This record gives sequence, structure tokens and C-alpha cells, in this order.
Amino acid sequence: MQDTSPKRVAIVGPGALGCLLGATLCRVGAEIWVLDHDSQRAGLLQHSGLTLERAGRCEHFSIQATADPQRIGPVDLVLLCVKSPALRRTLPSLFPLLTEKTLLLAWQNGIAHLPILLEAVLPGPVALAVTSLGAHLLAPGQVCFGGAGATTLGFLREASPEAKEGLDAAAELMRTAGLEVRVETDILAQVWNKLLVNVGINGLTAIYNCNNGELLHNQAALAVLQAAVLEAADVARAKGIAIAPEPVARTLAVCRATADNISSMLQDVRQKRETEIEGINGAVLAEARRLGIAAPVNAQLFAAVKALEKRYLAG
Ligand code: KPL
Repeated sequence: MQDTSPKRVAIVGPGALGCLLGATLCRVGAEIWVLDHDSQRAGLLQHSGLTLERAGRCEHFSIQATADPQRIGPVDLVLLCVKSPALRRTLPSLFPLLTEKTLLLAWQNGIAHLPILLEAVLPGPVALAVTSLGAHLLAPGQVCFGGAGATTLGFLREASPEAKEGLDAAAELMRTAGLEVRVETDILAQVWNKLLVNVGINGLTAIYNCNNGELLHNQAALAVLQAAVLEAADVARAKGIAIAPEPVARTLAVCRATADNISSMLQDVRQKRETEIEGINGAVLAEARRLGIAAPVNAQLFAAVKALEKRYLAG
């Protein structure tokens, strides 16, 4: 049988998730490259590699890192881990990595990335990854595991048999590395089910400046979480999306499973970066308006995070 396992893997964006995936795939012997728009940080990663801290233990991995995609050249698999606000400007820099066989796997939260990926003209197949893995960065290249969670992969558009084989091989590589990964045909439902979780957790953790688990002990936050998730579930159902039962209970389960994790949105706020609020509560609000559905709690969360962002982005 032909070995279709991805050998050369490029991680684009060495944030918490990118570093976690890089370190995890190093374990199974894949050749890992990290592409970073920041050449200074790329130099640091090239020199110091990745460190993964998990359950009090630290593991170190050597990788290759660069800000120059030409140095990497064509790869089998691209794990696109930049945040959705950076997606549009990142895609053109990926062409040196891509052939018609390269699978591009996009790991963004929310739904803002969907139209960008659908519009993009790229040489190879594009698939989405929807994950509940938790991780946060301690320093550049040093990542702390924040909770195990399932990852689902699937194509946004109809894919060729070769592309499907490529996705199965990527899933198998990740499973070999110890991740819980499955391939689904209805990835849009997965995207929305994850969106509902992010709708409930991300904005609130940014507003209360707390880890995911602390939301469970904050009655005011819990009431907002529940209302925001139910509003988003109504919007999803009105769009005909197959939402899994008990979205609030599932969101609380993610809070428990990733209790020590600093959500990606709180990490953005602490680092004074643009957040993904537009693609999460903002996107729910926009869809609700289009459908004539009220979403006042999502509107409040959106406004509160935008106000937080404005304070540091303006300064
Ligand atoms: O996806 C996440 C995020 O932080 O963006 C969760 C699942 C909430 C884990 O922190």
C-alpha cells in the first residue's frame, strides 16, 4: 500500500495552538516547519525549538522556523493556525508551500474565516479543523497544555478522492501523535457547535479576566453564558444547521475539561491583540439580524469586548 502519511508539515502561526500541534507532531517524526511573519520570533524558534509543558512535565522539540516561505518550499500538509483577523493577509504568503496535493487545514475559531476560505483560489484542497484542545503560550515557542479535547476535520466544499485520502492520512498522523481526531462530512455543523462553545466562553473569560474553569463559579457569568449560547443555538437552527443537543451543558463541559486554560480571546486581550470577537459573538449577531432574530446578550458581549479592545488598540 502507498504511504500517504504527510512527511513535511508547515505550521503557520506559532501561537498557542500552532506550538501545541507542532510539538505534538514532532513526537511522531514528521518534519515540522514553522512559518512566522515575525522574523525575530522565527529566529528565536529556530534556535530554541518548542517546549511543551503538560501536567508539570516539560518536553523539548527541535523544529525549523522561518519568516521566509521560500525556505520551506512545498509541503504535504499546512496547519493554518493564524487567528481569523490575520487570515486574509496570510493566505498570499502561503503559495510557496502549496502544490495541488498540499492539504491546507484551517484551525480558526468562529465563522469569519469561512467566506475568506471559500473565496480564496488555492492550488490544493482546503479543509477545516474544529478543535476543543486547550493551550496557552508561556513565552514564544513555550506552550502549556490546557486540556484534551476532540478535533474534527472536514471539507468545506466537495473534495476529490485524492483530497479525501490526504485528509484521512492527516487525521491518522494526528491520532498517532495522541490526538483524538475524526473526519466528518458535515463540518459546518461542527463549526457551529464549536462556535456555540466559543460564544459562551471566550468573551466572558476576556471580560472577567479569568480562566475557563472560573466561569463555573461565577453566577453572573453563568447566566450570560447560558443566554448567549441559547441565542446562538436559535440562530443556528433558523439557518438549518444541525446543532447537537444540550449546547449549554456542552459548553459547561468544555469549561470543566479546559478549566485551567486561558481562552484564546483572553490571551489576545492580555497580549493587546485584535480578538476574534467579530467572528464569534459578532458573527452570531450579524446572522441574527439577517434572520430577524433578537440576540441582545450576544450584542452585549460583542460591545463589551470591542470596548476592551478599543482601549488598548487605540493606545
Ligand atoms: O476554543 C477555545 C478557545 O479558547 O478559543 C476553548 C475551547 C474555549 C478553550 O479555551
